[in-house]
Amino acid sequence: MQSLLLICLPLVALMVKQVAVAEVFLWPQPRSIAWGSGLPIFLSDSFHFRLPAESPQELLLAASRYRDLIFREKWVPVAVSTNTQTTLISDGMPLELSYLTVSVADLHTDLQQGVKEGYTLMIPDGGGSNAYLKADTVWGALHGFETFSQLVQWDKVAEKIVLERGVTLSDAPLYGYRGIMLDVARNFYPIPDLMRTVRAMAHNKLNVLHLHLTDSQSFPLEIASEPELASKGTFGPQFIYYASDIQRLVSYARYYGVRIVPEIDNPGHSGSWAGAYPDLVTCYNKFWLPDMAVEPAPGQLNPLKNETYRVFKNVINDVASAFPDQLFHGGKDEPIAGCWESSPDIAEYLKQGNNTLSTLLEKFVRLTHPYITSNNKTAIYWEDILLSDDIHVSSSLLPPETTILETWNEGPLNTKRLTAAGYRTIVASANFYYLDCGRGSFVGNDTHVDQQVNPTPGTCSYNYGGSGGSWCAPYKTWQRIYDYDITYNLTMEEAGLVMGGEVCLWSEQADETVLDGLLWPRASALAESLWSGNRDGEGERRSVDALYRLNDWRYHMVSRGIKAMPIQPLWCLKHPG
Ligand code: CP6
Repeated sequence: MQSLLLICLPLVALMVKQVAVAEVFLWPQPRSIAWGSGLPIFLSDSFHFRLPAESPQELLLAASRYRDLIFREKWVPVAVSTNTQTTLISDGMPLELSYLTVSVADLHTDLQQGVKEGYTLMIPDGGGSNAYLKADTVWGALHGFETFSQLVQWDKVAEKIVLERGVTLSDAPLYGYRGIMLDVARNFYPIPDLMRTVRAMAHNKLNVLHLHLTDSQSFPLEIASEPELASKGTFGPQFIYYASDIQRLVSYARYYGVRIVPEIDNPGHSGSWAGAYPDLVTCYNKFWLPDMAVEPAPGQLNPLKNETYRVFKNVINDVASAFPDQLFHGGKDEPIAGCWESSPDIAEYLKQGNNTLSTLLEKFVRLTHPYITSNNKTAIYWEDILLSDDIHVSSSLLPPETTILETWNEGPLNTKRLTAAGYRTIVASANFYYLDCGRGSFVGNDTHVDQQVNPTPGTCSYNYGGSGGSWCAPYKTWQRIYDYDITYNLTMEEAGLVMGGEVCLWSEQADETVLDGLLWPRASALAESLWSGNRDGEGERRSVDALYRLNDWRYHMVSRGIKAMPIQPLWCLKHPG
């Protein structure tokens, strides 16, 4: 045995020199990674994940999905695809990995906000039988599978899946809320496209898909107790998410570790409710030149009508039970004074006592916040509910225990305001995270408008690019998204209230035909920024270092069926740095 080793050692040293393995690109970069110093390790053809007894379905399916992906994809990093990858290792060397042992501390933790998502991956040099993936929860294990799938690649010479060498990796996200908001009310997105988005999110370790389900333009969600909201609030039966669609999407997303947070926007942005309930909606057939994301017909629910509360409660209850997530987005953005004032009964109300538009909103919030909490949900509201200049409520109506605020204005300033007031906050800055910005025109005397066709109030006979057009220009580059410091100027305590962030895609000028290119790889930039941070040890921006990796990750996503937009010409792959 000893003599055999002595003979082998020089040979091994020789082989190490001749081995030219490809670079490994991970996205998002894990928190800590330490490479071994040994030889490449092949995945045996019978490679599998060894799962705990009594693994739940989510873990079983993820393991088989990733096993399939690794062997089907045969990924070779594009940046080095012209290199000869060679592993001059003779047959019979024991550098094989035939299984990876998976252990999960608690197999039954539900997928909810704040669930532990960390994992440790250990593959000893030489492979063998000690490789393991350890996680606290199934959801952490899923991230471990994803990382493992990015660590391996196809060796063209050996015709094997290969891992560069042993590796020890320990990983967990900086932020628990890492999301994408998608506006499915301005334009309709078929369920398969939402499923593809869920898969892409899982590859990027993003965990929340916030669906902006209703707005003034349409109400595309079937509500069992109020079926006319959808049937009269959208453009035909093919533009409705039926209860069965939602069930399918929610359970699909769960298998990928992605939660779906529903948003029913109100009391503003509710013109579409007028299809079924014209008496409950003010100003749905009027038009304002925009000072905000004003729509052709904005429409606001009328808080003075008892019937509003009957319908609204039905909607909240049905949506709360269709979406199992503990978070429920209750809208509250962009109340428009003139829209409420145009209603005779509201005008009358405003003449009495100390009534104002804010007391009107307070009445609505006092009565409806409990609809959300009585379903055991925590409400998310857009920050406008507290920070809007003319119409807002007193913070005493919104207990921080049951209220999370989502900021989109004023960059870091509003994050400061909200967290200083003690609220958990989700960052969705229009100035950094709005993906549709800078691509189109906007109605009104906007200098970016290309062409203005005689506007006819209440119609689309004008050049309507929508709120996400040039109004919030410039187009947000991936670097801008990556580098945004979401805890800028916060105390430690305030920073602790920042749950994370989300990029937003408003859909005046988007649907499934352009979805992938608008989301990816820019949502990947957010994903890494929120997973492992956007500054290096010296506090310098990491986006410079990330470029080469992100470029490869973009090709990797394309290989996985996501039509992510290119960020560089191919030429750059040969001339990095
Ligand atoms: N729709 C809704 C929108 C916007 C918001 N809410 C929006 C506002 C400004 C810009 C982009 C989008 N179109 N319901 C704000 C949260 Cl620049």
